[in-house]
Amino acid sequence: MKRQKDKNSAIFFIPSHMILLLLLTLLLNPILPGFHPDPSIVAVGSDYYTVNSSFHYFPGVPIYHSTDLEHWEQIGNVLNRPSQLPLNGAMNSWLGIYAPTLRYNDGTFYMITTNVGNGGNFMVTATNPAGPWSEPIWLEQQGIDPSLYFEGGRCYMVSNPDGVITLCEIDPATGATLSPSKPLWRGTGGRYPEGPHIYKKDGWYYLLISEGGTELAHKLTIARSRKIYGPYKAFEGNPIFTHCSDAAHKNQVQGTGHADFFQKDDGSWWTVFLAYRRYGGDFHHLGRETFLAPVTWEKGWPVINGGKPVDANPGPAVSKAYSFEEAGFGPEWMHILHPVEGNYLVKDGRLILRGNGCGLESQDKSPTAVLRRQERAVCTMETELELLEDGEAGLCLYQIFCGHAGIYLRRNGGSMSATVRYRIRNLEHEAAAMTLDCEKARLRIRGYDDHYDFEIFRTDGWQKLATLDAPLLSTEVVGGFTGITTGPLCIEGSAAFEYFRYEEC
Ligand code: 6LW
Repeated sequence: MKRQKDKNSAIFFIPSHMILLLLLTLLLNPILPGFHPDPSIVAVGSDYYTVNSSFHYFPGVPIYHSTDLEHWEQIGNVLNRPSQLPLNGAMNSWLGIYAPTLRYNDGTFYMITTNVGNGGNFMVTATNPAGPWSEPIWLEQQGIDPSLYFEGGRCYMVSNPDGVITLCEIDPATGATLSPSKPLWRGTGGRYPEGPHIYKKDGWYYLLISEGGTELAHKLTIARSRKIYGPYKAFEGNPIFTHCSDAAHKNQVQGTGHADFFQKDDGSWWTVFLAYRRYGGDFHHLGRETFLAPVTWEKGWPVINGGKPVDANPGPAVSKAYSFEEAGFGPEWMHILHPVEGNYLVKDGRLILRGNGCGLESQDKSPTAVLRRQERAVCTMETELELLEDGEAGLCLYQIFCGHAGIYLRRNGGSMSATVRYRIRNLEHEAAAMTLDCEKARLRIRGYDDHYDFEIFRTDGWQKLATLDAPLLSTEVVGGFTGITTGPLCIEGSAAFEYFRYEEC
């Protein structure tokens, strides 16, 4: 009998490392594709919430919910009132909202972040993560990437003033500093020690950080201490995770770093982190994205993804048709800086945009544009628009003020034309121009792995007007901390958009 039992258990026994390997092949990644950098996560029972940085976009800090870590729904934006998100002079995507941290303590959600250029570190609170969130509570300790750690009725804040991970105790209700700021760790010598988080496990305080900068050399390192104020001792096996390695340098996924650990309610440890997918060589244009991996512990130190590189394994293609039948926009829509309210109207099933003379190169005024993230390289963006008066409007791709492209209709007196224009750093280029005999046209941009096609619908079908290499709009070429966003834009005059379709393939 015993022998029989042993035999059976031999058949059904699957070693834990095999389960981990199986799990790794099943994980969809990125979990939040496209412009979703600097993720932070909190688990409340079996509800998971994530947030991301948003830079000069309004509204800011998108918040997502999931119950299975696979399907994510955007439930809002944490900073959705101008009073929470001053963006004065935030003229490019290196300014505005940097890495946020999301935490939950005693019935309250906390989101702490930095508004670079407009006040520095602050936090907001809510009892419902979908909002409303409070007005900003401004904080004294500076340095980017603030994080919170709650224990025993106390609240601690870490951030990286002067490139040193520094800790102080704060009053979570008022933000007042309750203890002097104490430097904890400079990391292992990589540039930009940042993205700190503190976790407690088995009586150790773990200080997880990123080093190397958010590009190819990005890595995660860790130190621990028995006391929250230190001294912290670095793990000898650092870095605990990087794709800047012989094993991973050919992987499409690069720039891995900026992680936040969490525990599922079954006690297992996991992490979200940022990385990007390369297209057309060593370039990424979709932005830094949110990835997920399991964390296991060996001899008191964390092992991410079983010690293996993380592969891209994207989820199913998403399509969204916006018909403008309903007033208002979903939480995925964003503006560059604060929108001028009167320039946006949804009426009779059409989106009416009024231009203010500002194109995407503007560094002070908000162009009249409604944008959403491009989350897959291969996709189609399509609209139909009518110019209601002299001016210019169309469909655009936006990375930064010096990196954008679009297909536009122009009306000038009696003459109508369609143009495709690019701005790549200081190079402005009109790639195509075509005279039209109508005030209305269907325009589309088709994205592929390494290029975009700009097309107009003619009586005999779609006609390609121009092509642009996608790497020209990448972070490596035009800069910034974001990723491509896309949507309708009106530069001058006013235009009515019948629909906007975003279809991934
Ligand atoms: C962010 C920092 C980083 O605050 O880039 O990749 C900065 N990590 O932690 C901007 O996203």
